[in-house]
Parts: sequence; structure tokens; C-alpha cells
Amino acid sequence: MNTLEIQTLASELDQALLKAHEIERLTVKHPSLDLVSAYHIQDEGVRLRQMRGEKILGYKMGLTSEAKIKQMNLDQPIYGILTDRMQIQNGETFSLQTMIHPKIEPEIFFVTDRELKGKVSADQALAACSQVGAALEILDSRFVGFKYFSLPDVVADNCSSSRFVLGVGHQEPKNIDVTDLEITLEINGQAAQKARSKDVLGHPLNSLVRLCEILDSRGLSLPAKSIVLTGAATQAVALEPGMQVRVVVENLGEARVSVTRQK
Ligand code: OOG
Ligand code: MG
Repeated sequence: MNTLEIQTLASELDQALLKAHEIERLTVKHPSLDLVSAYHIQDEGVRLRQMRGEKILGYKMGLTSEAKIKQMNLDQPIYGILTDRMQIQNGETFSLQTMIHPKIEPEIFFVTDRELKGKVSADQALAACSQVGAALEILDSRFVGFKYFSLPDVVADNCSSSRFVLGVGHQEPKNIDVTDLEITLEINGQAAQKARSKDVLGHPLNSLVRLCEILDSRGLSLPAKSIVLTGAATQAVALEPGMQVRVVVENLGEARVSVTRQK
């Protein structure tokens, strides 16, 4: 795909994001869109956000658990970018007004202290991290009906990212074994989804390993001080006005957020 096509598709997605209207998935008109071009469209979309003053805070991995692979019918880990304007503070109430068809899902996050370059092992990833905790991710797809049948569509759309919330009670990764912790997503005080941290690629650190692999294959590295969402271990749940949502991860604390009653 040439530069002009990449810019045009990135700008269509960017307008859909800004105006909160859905568009047809890209592969309807561009069936040969591949992952390489899809990441270029994502890069261009991030550049448009940076031109509006947004700062990159980190990365989100997607499709790292069976539950998500089944829900979305897509089968390969992918990444998107997180910016400062996507962050909601823990405990905040926010409105769905700027979103099309939002969903929410529980996540485990890490923060890196040092750059991770090239292929890295889970131990090297662990040694480079200074925080691990509970997070919520709010997804929104710019595509009609939150449906797409190909990875390139979702990668181009910055992996359906919309907002994220980092929790309280996070730990220093070297002080805690995060292999097999219970993760609970509560909606209005009731458990709605449950999973275990090992459901994320066998261990959430493997998500960082995969992220570094994908970045390396693109000639990039994972910068120091990056937030990384490792991918939901459960299915995402549709967000409705008035909902109160909380994630609790055993030994890693919790994150919560509320949605305003009016859309
Ligand atoms: C893609 C994003 C997936 C996750 O945690 O697996 C994701 C989607 O579900 O639309 O964020
Ligand atoms: Mg996610």
C-alpha cells in the first residue's frame, strides 16, 4: 500500500474517532491490506494524535488470551498505542458521549524502567519493570457493529483502543509472583467475568516478550517508562450509562471507574 493510501485510511479512522461515528471496515474496499500496512496506518493515526498534542504513554497488547481470541475470532497477539488523553484516573466518572459502542475489560499492566530492545526473555522483561498492577481497558471500535474479520482492520484502528485506567495497590514485579492470580471484573458490585493471570499467554510477562518481538520485527524497541497493558484474560463487556466497574487482581490491587447516567 502506498503512502497516500496509508494517509487517507488513517485520516478516515481519525475522523471516525473524533466524530464518534462508525465506518466500514477497511478490508471491504482493500481486501489485500496486510499487517505491515495496517501497522503503518496505525503509526500515521498516532502521528495525527501527536500533532494534536497527545503524548505516548505506552502500549496495549490485544488478543493474548483464549477468551479474547474466541470473542473476536482473531488469533494473533497485536499491539496498539496508549496516549495521555486516553487515560482516566482511578475512581473517575466519565461519559460515553465521545464513544461509539464501548466495552470494558480487566487487564494487568506493567511499567518499564529501562528500554527493552531486540528479543527478550520473560526474565529480562521482569528485570526491566518497576511496577505491576490492575487496570481497566475501555475499548471502542471505529468499525460498524464492533465487528471485523481480519487482524489488519483492528491493527489499523489502534487495536480498538479508547481509554484506560491504572489501579491502586500495584507492586514491584520482583516482589510478587504474578503467574497465577485471580482476576475479577465486577459490574455494579457483581462479579461479571473471572479469569486467572496465566490465561494471558501462560504468564502476563509473556505479553511483554511478544510485544518486544513485534516491535523488533518492525525495527523498534520498547522505551523506558512505558506502560504496557498485557491484554484481557476475559471477554470484554458492553459499557452502559450508569455502570460502576471494578477490576480486582489478587495481590495486585484494584482499579475502578464509573460511567455517567447520561450518554
Ligand atoms: C481488540 C483489542 C483486544 C485485548 O485486551 O485483547 C484487546 C478488540 O477486542 O477489539 O485489547
Ligand atoms: Mg485490552
